[in-house]
Amino acid sequence: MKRTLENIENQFETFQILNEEGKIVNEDAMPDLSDEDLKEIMRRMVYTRILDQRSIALNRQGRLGFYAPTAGQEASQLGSQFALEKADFILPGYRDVPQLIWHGLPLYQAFLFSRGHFKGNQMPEGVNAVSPQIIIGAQITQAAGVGLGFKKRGENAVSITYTGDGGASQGDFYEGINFAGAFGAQSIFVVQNNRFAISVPVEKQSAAQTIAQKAVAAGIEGIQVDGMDVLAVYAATKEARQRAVDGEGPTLIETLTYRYGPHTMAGDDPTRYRTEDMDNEWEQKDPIVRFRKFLEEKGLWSEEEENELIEKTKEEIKAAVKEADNTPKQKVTDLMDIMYEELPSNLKEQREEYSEKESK
Ligand SMILES: Cc1ncc(C[n+]2csc(CCOP(=O)(O)OP(=O)(O)O)c2C)c(N)n1
Ligand SMILES: [Mg+2]
Repeated sequence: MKRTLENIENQFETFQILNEEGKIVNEDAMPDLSDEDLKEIMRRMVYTRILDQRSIALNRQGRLGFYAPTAGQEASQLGSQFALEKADFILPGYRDVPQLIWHGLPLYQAFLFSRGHFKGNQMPEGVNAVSPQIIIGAQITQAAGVGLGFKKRGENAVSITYTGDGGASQGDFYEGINFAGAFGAQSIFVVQNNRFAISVPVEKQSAAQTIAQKAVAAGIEGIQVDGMDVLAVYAATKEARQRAVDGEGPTLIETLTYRYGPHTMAGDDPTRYRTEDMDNEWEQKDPIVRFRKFLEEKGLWSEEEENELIEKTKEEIKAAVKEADNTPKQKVTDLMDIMYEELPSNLKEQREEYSEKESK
């Protein structure tokens, strides 16, 4: 019996453009981005880091509900999103609110999603996305379907879905990438490998050395990317998008990343399963720190500019919280009305009952 596993695994190297010191180490792969694009990527990462800090504080004050921290994953989330077009369709996981915001979801609605308000799940017209999935892996098969739909309609658009290392251990993951490969769906599957599924390390979830290599069995392209390097994530996603719309099939992108905070704000304590050494090691790789060095070296960024941006971001967040606070509380009748175009007779009765209670 010929042994091929080792050969295959050895072929999956980590794709990097910008190293930890903020130096370009892979000039050939440098994407075609204007100075303004580069600055915009930085703005989005800084905004998202501040939003994360504020969201954690708001959650602790009881002013937000469900929240999954994002700090550390900005390059992975926003580098990939920056490679998308407006027509592309995002199927996110619960940690992927930043991508939705930059795809057009108003921030106050993201806060309403956190509070479990139905308005947080209603994408505005023209924002091609569904709300964040809580069931691990469920969005992956759906993404294959959306990508197939784009192919059948001959549209210049892709579906992109996000999950974690834990998601890549789910049955839905294998089913989704296999289906997408078989039917040539215009899809991109991003697995943000932040090393842990809550407290379970990735080594305990799979015997595979990389998640990217899981693409091989599905007959699709797979690439492992330095998920703390926003340029590498952008370049990989951009190429995957082009291949998808050119009829060359779907791509699996594994981004190697880390979440600096807890799993969610519901009582997780990462010190029980991560060492300080590990945290320190990943802090050295911080996506914002290295991109800041790169931009400063090019004369495109300054401390002053960043401070101004931070102040502006805090104001925007404040205004969005206010807007969320001013949104009328959801009523039982609202839930019935948004579910049905025409209510079944039993619910009609219930609706009348609730409508009377609510008017009091
Ligand atoms: C089908 C399913 N099983 C279990 C859970 C509980 N659960 C919530 S988050 C999580 C870990 C997921 O880890 P990963 O995919 O690595 O994503 P990360 O949170 O690290 O971004 C689990 C097991 C769930 N939401 N859905
Ligand atoms: Mg994970």
